[in-house]
Amino acid sequence: MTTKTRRKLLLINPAIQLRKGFLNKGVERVMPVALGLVAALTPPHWEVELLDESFEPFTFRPADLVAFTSFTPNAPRAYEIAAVYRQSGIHTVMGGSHASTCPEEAGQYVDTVVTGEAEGAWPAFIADFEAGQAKRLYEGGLADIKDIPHVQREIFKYPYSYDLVQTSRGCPMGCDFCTVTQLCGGTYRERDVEDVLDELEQTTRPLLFFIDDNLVNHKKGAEERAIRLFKGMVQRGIKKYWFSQAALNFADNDEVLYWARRSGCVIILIGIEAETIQALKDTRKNLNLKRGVDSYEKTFRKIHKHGIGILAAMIFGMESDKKEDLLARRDFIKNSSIDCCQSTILTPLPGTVLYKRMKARNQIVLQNYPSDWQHYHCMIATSDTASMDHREIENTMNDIWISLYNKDAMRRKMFRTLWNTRSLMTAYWAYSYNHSYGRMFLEGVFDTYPEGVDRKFEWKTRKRSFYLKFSDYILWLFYQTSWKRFADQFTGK
Ligand code: B12
Ligand code: SF4
Repeated sequence: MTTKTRRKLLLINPAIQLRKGFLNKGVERVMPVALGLVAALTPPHWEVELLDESFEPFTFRPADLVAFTSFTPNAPRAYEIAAVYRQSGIHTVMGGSHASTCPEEAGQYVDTVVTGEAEGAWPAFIADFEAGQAKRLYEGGLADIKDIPHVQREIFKYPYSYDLVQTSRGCPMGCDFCTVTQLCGGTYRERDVEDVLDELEQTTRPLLFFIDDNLVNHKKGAEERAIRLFKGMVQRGIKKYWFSQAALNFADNDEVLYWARRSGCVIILIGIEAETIQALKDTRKNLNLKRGVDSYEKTFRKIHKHGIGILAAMIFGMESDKKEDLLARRDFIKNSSIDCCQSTILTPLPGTVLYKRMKARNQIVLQNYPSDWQHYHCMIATSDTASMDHREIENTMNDIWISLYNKDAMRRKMFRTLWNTRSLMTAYWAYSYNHSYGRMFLEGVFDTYPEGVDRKFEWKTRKRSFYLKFSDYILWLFYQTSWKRFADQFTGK
């Protein structure tokens, strides 16, 4: 019998250095679940360690093999760290959405690039590496959903707030700003519900994020599957407060909503993107076009009725958007019953239809790659559009973000959520999401707008209202009696 030499694999989740708002803070500390899958696919004679730069800055630690995951804005940081290891003769490998969409570029900075899903490539790569025959490129393609292992969660030693679980992969919708159809395939690949429930039983945190792109997808039987999943959680006593991503059809079936709430759903992210037909057409958001912008409020009401809050993903700077359209979108957010909001700037991520179009029209301004990829986090304007210059988009957005994420506005939303959902938990959670987004969007604005808000989201030049003082008290009470319990669990107290 041969015993294999014990080797060390260092997994690195690189973090953007320019935007500190992306570092893990507060309630949104999420684990790089892809690296948990890579760990699960690694043979047991390897020792596996995770370095998550959003918790601790990189310092050199010895390893036999160093592997990176990569969202586009983090890729330049991965290249920087990889250079350190390559200088020491240590083999580096990179996978993830950036490596999959820009393999040639990645190949200049790491020794091996893995495109597609790890399940189809990592075992072969490890075998070749052990034999001293690692290749430059492995194409993982799309895995058979039955072959996806449970995430190896022991590597997540940091105080993450959420456990992340994925129940399906893929999306056929092909919205032109999104990479999911290209990266994860054009069909919904659904994991077996019982297997998902088994994995959920292995999770330990009270908060859960189902990272599916559409938890109740558009495949036949999707609603029934969702009910089975949510009911299964209740029946197995899996007690979580959870959040996920879905589309407007999430509200179609009351039984889905009922069991979603019973199993702990607090907030659902919905890709609303825009409130006008033209803007939806610009981005090929056919799902919403089909339903019509008039259906939004009715959908929100149905979801609220079950105590669930709405996190709307909104995009600003579509091809046809002029300044007045951006302001109208802001007003829509403020006046609608959306509870919290992710208000990003349209960004041509590599591999998207949008990227190809903008490139062909010479609209992309920030294209000194790879360095400029660190700006592709959807919070600054990387491109001009047919209707606006990137500087005008950015200046308008700074005003809009101040208007959406100042403390008065966020508190107003919070009380409206409380009224609509009758749930303190949902209201507080939605408020905390607005806070987190505010922190990220306003990072470049806090110190530069004399009339704006400070780091506590309070107006710099306006007097503090009675309303704020009163709501401070209510929030303090809620924090002490309820939320603190969770916060203590996140921080390991
Ligand atoms: C969950 C999620 C998040 C979480 C992060 C979770 C985390 N820590 O990993 C949150 C909400 C924080 C987030 C934030 C952002 N996100 Co996001 N997010 C997703 C989502 C929905 C799922 C990602 C996921 O974990 N999937 C499950 C894992 C298992 O799949 P995976 O990551 O693709 O990994 C597989 C392969 O890529 C490969 N792989 C991955 N890493 C590695 C490493 C090695 C060594 C190997 C061999 C293989 C490998 O194997 C894995 C298993 O098959 C995707 C959409 C999607 N369906 O991919 C968008 C997505 C990844 N996000 C995207 C973007 C743009 C962002 C933001 C920039 C947007 C924003 N402004 O908020 C930020 C950036 C955050 C940051 N710090 O940089 C884009 C990225 C596009 C790109 N070119 O990089 C995606 C693809 C969505 C889209 N619209 O196109 N996101
Ligand atoms: S935005 Fe949502 S619906 Fe559109 S392609 Fe991406 S995942 Fe699918």
